[in-house]
Amino acid sequence: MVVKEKERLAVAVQKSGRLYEKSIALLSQCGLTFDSVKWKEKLILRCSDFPVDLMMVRDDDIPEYVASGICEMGIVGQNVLEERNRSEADGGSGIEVLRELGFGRCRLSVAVPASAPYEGPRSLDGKRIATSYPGLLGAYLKAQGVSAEIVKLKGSVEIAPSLHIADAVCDLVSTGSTLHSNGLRETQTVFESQAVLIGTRRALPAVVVEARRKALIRIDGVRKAARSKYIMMNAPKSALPAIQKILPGMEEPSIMPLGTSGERIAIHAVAPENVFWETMEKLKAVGASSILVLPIEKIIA
Ligand code: PRT
Ligand code: ZN
Repeated sequence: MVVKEKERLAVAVQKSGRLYEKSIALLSQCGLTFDSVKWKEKLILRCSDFPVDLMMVRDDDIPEYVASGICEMGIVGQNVLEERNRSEADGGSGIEVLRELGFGRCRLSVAVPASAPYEGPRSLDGKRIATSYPGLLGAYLKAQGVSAEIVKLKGSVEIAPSLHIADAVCDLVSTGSTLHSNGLRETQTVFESQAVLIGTRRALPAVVVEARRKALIRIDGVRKAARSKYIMMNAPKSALPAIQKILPGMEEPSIMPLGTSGERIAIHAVAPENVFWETMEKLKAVGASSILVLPIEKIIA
């Protein structure tokens, strides 16, 4: 039997949940379009205009899909990735973190009942800590020289102290309101997390390598554009050095004369960071006027 070589890039994405919308939004901004009819019910989505298939799965399975080479890339929380790498024999050697994506930010934290005393990690000595992240918590406790019992729970970790099955919890936190409404106090961050793009370390056919290279260029373009702004202003020519000092990251501005006297110019440039009101006020103070700051959709340098 001749096995046909893979020609398409398979990307594992969370099927539903906290990372789903932003993962899909990122891939859509990269120009991937797919049949949206009933697509939430499907496991695999085929992109019509790029050699990419999306594999819609539970986030916990994404590192495995990538490590085994079923998918060449995936989008997953660092917390899930690092926990998996601590419990699997391969230690994550088959997975490469290609990009940090800046969304899905959260932290894995220890929390204790609001009234319980806490004077640093040693206060956890001899205590029972409920968590869905035994690997990350275990590594943290070891590094701190703390000996505590880890109670493994799959979900609803925050109710463990009120059920008296643990003295403390170690769970993901973003706003902190879940801990607060369960009478818990966050005491220690164990791990900071965000969504990451991961890739398999397995050898790939040339056509898939090329699709992956193109996908990465597009993802970088979208991410860079999200950080950047297009700025336009008019100013006296003499103010240009002061303006460049205020916007040092401004990349090769276009400078055009205004009118015929040559004294006033229009400046158009890409600013690599957000341009804040304070920056615009400074520009105005050195003589700039009609200052416009516009979002950028895509960039290829
Ligand atoms: O079904 P599937 O297995 O795919 O999804 P899931 O239910 O396991 O995961 P999901 O969708 O809840 O989260 C996916 C990923 O989002 C996580 O692995 C994190 O990387 C990231 N993320 C970001 C979060 C949070 N923020 C978060 N706040 N994941 C979970 N939470 C939970 C937390 O567990 C706690 O219950 O939200 C609650 C706390 O939130 P706050 O705002 O009250 O502090
Ligand atoms: Zn999950």
